[in-house]
Amino acid sequence: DDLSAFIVGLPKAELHLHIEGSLEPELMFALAKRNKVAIPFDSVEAVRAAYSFSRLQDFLDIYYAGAEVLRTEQDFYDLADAYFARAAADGVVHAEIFFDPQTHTDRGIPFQVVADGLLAAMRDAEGRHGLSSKLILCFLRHLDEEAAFATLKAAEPWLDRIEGVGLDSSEVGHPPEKFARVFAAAGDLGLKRVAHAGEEGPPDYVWQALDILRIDRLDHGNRSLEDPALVRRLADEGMTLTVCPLSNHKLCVVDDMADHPLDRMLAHGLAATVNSDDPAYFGGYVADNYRAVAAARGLGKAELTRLARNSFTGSFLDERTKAAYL
Ligand code: ES4
Ligand code: ZN
Repeated sequence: DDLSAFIVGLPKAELHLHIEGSLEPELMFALAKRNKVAIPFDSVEAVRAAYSFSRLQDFLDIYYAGAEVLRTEQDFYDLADAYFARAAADGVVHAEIFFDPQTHTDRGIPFQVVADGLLAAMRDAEGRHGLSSKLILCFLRHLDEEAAFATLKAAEPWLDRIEGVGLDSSEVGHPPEKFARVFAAAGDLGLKRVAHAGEEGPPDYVWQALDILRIDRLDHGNRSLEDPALVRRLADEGMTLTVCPLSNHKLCVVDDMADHPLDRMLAHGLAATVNSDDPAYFGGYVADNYRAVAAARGLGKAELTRLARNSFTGSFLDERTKAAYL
């Protein structure tokens, strides 16, 4: 319909996308076959049927199992190439994508294989779709800080092609303060810092991400709304929140899409954006996320335009490039 075409036609940046979470079941099967890797599913339909989650950890268990089929530089290229084609079709003109190197290096896949495959697809997406992109290295928070330091060390030869570091995986029990030193080291190397916080974890984890990790952007941040002083802090700082409506619904962060807090965030003066998180697992790419939340919350063109503008303001593009989109 009209609003759907409007959403696709709005130039957008995607700021919260795990590249491993864009692995569609069809590609999972093709790579399993190509690499002669066994997967615990008989069909694409059986894979999709397994995607029913009550909490973040249910999803993470399946997400890490799915990543087992990714072995070669070509696999990482094909994964990212498919994401960029899909994102471009949704009107995404710039994407800042997360990758989880530890998921791969811990099963013997060299950092080089992962990084070079992704970077080649990023380069080709510029030419093919006019889509620019940046890479954000995420540390897995269920692992220790020493492992995060080893990952930062392994990334050293690629740091001129990596924009920043992030923090993802199992939130509760793994507070931001656990990664204080490695985030400080990343900052000293000139890297941007982002972190998942307040998805399942309490507002205190968001305070820690701000005060201890010194984040440049907040991933999710939903539970910030429970703390009025925190909302004021985020609004005053102009902190960008990368909100993921379909993810929130599938992981039961929000029980009903009709109660999604996106427009309340905007009303509080928060710089919220709309993103797909793990689109192959949560049932939609970025335009699907805009459509779902617009339908559930009755958002109009003015709010949708604000959200798309926030995605550029909150990006790590240089100020001149940003200005051209605003
Ligand atoms: C993730 Cl939705 C979400 N939360 C935390 N870690 C993640 N890794 C991939 N998707
Ligand atoms: Zn995420």
